[in-house]
Amino acid sequence: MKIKEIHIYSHILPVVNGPYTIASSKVFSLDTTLVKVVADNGLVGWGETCPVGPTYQPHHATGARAALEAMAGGLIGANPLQPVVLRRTMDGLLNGHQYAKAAVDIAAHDLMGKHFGVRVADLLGGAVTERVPSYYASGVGEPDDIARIAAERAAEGYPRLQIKVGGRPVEIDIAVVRKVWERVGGKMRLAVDGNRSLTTRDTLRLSRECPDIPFILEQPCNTLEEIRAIRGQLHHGVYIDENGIDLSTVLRAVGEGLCDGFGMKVTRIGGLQPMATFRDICEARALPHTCDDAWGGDIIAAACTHIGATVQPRLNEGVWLAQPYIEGHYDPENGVAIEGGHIKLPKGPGLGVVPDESLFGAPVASF
Ligand code: 0XW
Ligand code: MG
Repeated sequence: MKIKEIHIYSHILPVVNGPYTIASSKVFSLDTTLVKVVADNGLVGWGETCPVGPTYQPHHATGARAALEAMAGGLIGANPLQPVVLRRTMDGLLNGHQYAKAAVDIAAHDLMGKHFGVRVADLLGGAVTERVPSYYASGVGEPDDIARIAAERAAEGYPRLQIKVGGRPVEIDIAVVRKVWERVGGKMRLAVDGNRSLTTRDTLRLSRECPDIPFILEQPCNTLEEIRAIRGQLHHGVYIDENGIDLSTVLRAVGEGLCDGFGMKVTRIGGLQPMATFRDICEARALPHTCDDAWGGDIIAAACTHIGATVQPRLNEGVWLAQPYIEGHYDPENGVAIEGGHIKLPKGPGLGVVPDESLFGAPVASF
């Protein structure tokens, strides 16, 4: 099979009941990039990449499209059934920019699944569940509001809550964590995500003032060096999210014992093929992790759910989707959604999501 055409689209996803607030920014609307890869036998695969604004990671929407445009011409004629060779071809065309390459990798997996008549989860090693656990990310908010959200999500069946903190006095964050614990106690596993914003001083305070509350600290500080400096003094496990920029850094963090798990984004690591390697590295050291992305519609949601379905259950910290913040679906019949805190694995073949491409308008570039 050969890639015959590549089409790149931009699509705006307004945030329902926005803004969505994290330490670094408030986002009201996200600009997602979709990639349609057409094979010479007429099969079509879809990919997507959607940074949650320009300050969360060194990724931005127009950067994704510029990178895809820089590579697309050189990918015509490549074999989408060989994801490792495809990755090397992309690396030969453009250094870095994994978050853009991920969209092509996801589209290739969709094509591969359609070609072989199997689900992407089965290409990635095999689904161990048809009902993939999700988790809810609260947004940065006031103690009573976040505690109410926590109680509602626990009642819905979410097994895990990620409390967003940072960008304000740490006393408020400590009060939020306490209030949530009082309200939902052991009903949900808890993560406290600083999204790189906390000083080492405030991270130590948060941990020291809540030694009785069993949460993990997700990406509290900006750098691995800061995390390393305080790790031995913390009462809580540490997960790395934004700093896990590639497999080499993941290997370093695992090898040097810098963390107890990861929040991982399919696009940040470069797509489903490197994500499967990441999953296996984590399994080799019994490190729990998520399978997320920063934002995106049904295509990214399906990609995250397929890899999430392959994770050993004891290590599965869930698949986060932007779906609760998005109106409607690309695929009106098989849209990926969270119900009762879990996600039904799409049936496939491929991603199992067929977008209504009239939603995306004309491509911004075609090759
Ligand atoms: C909760 N997420 C997976 C979605 C937002 O984009 C931020 C992210 C995180 O954990 O940092
Ligand atoms: Mg995070």
